[in-house]
Amino acid sequence: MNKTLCTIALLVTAAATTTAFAHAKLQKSEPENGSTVAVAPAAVKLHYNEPVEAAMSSVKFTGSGDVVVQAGMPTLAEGDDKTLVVPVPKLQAGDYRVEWSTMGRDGHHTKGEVRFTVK
Ligand SMILES: [Cu+2]
Repeated sequence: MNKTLCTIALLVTAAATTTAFAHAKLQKSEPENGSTVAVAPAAVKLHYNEPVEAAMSSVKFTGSGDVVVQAGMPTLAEGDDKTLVVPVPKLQAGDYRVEWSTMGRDGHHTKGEVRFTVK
């Protein structure tokens, strides 16, 4: 690699790193990640640091033994475009995992997961 190309590569890397801070990041969830709840939630709420696009968001919801639990489509919370609400069916006691994928206003996709236990 010659010196010019190397400089460009460094600049691109620096730009990508800076942009990463603008991505929609999960700040909080209900139930909280790693928590045990006594009452099964009717919906899982995902709070992000920036507005997200519900239409470009999806969730894979699984229970004990990685069995897929049918959840509703993620929608934006009323009056809050930073929060996704995912309706879930009546949950039995057990461990659950929410694998979310969303898109922020900057067009970047991010994903992550939240695990919780219903007592
Ligand atoms: Cu971004």
